[in-house]
Amino acid sequence: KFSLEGRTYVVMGVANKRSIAWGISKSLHDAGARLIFTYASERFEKPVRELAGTLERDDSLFYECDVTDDEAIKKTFSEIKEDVGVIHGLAHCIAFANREDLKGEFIDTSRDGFLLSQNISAYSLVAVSREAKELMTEGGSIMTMTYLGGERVVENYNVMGVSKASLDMTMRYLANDLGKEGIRVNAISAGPIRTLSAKGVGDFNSILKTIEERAPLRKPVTQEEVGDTAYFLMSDLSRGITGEILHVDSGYNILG
Ligand code: 0WD
Repeated sequence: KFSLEGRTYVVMGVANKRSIAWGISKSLHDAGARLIFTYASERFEKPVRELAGTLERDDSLFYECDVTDDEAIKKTFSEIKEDVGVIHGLAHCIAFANREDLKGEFIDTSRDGFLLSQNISAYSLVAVSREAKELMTEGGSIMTMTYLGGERVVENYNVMGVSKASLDMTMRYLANDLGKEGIRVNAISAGPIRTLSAKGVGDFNSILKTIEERAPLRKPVTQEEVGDTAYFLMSDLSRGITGEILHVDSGYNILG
């Protein structure tokens, strides 16, 4: 039930060593899994390969995959199919919004900014799940990363909050579609973690400070804590769970 040995997982969204996707990668690797990394453009190939080179085993594979491009997604997953055949899960750790849309008032969001964020942060889960499903012939587990700003209004999170609300429902509808294939779909709602993406959110420092002062556990969560929850979701220990949002946030979401 605990081991992921003999299993292969696709991890999308490693940008650097601070990425949540990297925390997830380490936990899955430590549990014995083989990893397949995808990155948005050629620019990220070298850093991702270098990071993966720090892992204990040298069994990872690498593919470029821009999730705004349906043909690119199809190509990536057909290459993965050729190279490994079957996959057992996928971690979707991808989001994007224009920096100017992550501060000030939500009402000023442009149509283009709104659609761009929905496209990369929410629709991409539909597009990659559709292709991944074809390789998940033994069933498996798909997970995505969400945030509290999709459940309630969080200052400055603005357009990304609306994208996370959309992502949350996307996850549930996919869970309903894919359950009959033995594929579970869940989300982790992480507390704030200092990453490249987090840098784009206005006044991120004060969000972190609030966690230290008010969250039940009185400390921000780490990539490793999110990674271990992802490991749980990918393992058979979570076999009864689908369509669920697990909050890994030091308990912050229970506060009024
Ligand atoms: O506090 C946080 N950091 C939280 C993050 C709290 C709760 C949730 N999350 C979510 C994010 O919204 C995101 O969905 O976790 C996920 C991972 O975010 P991260 O680890 O905070 O951010 P980061 O290390 O920047 O990775 C996000 C990556 C991009 O990095 P770059 O620097 O390239 O924008 O998403 C990927 C990319 O690697 N990405 C894409 N991948 C494929 N195609 C695309 C694209 N078009 N656009 C962005």
